[in-house]
Amino acid sequence: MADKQKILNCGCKGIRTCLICETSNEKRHLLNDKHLVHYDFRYDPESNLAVPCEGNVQCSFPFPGVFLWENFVSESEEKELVTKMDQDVWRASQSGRNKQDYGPKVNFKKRRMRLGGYSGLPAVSCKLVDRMSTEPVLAGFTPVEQCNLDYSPERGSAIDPHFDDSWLWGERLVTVNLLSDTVVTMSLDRGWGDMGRGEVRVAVGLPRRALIVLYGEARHRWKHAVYRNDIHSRRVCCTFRELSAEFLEGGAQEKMGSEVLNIASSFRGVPL
Ligand SMILES: O=C(O)CCC(=O)C(=O)O
Repeated sequence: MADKQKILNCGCKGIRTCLICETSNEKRHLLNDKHLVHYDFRYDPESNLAVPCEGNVQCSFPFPGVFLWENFVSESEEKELVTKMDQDVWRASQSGRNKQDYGPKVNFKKRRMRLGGYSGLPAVSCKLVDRMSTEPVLAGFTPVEQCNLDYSPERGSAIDPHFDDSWLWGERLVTVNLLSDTVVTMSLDRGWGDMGRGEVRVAVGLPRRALIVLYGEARHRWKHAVYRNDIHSRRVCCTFRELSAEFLEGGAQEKMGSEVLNIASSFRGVPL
């Protein structure tokens, strides 16, 4: 009975787990030490190099495709953003995260998108999106989806290594990090050259109130993750996604894309 009640508050499906469902017999066999990561390298934002961590004899190497913008939001904006989010419902999602989504309904496997109840991005994001586009890396960035995630150490929240879809979503993935510092772990399943034996991990430190952009190799070649042991207190983030070329002018799905863009830019969205 106690197990059942706990699982009711958990959004994990399949192989995903969190501290809530890991107490149940059903999920116990899925426990592993994936959250006890060790980093081979850390990203240095000054040089854009991946630099070896202590005890690692490998050389530094260029790590393109990461852009960090420290203090992207002020302390008062952070407060305003999180207060507004907390006035809406947070829905239980996978791996102990809670979620609020402002975006069209998508079936990635079948490559289908429909508007559903999509009403655009929230009003509070309008000034953030304007600010983003003043940065050359984000020139012309017009997001159509905003996904807010809420992580907590009590739920063991995390996100496993993954690539974001490239059929619908465009080149730049933009995340604004709120309430606490964390680490985005970039990983290559099988290394290369001298590192050919196993997974290579690069820790990208993400300060509270900073924005991170992943593009190029960091978007398409390296998976990204946030591990449980890098969540030290409540962390909220907002990820903004733009459309791929297929949904923009001249693309096969231009018409659908332009409907979505129109709705997004109203900034009257409510979470779905
Ligand atoms: O929590 C984060 O910073 C990353 C979120 C993410 O990777 C995703 O929503 O796909």
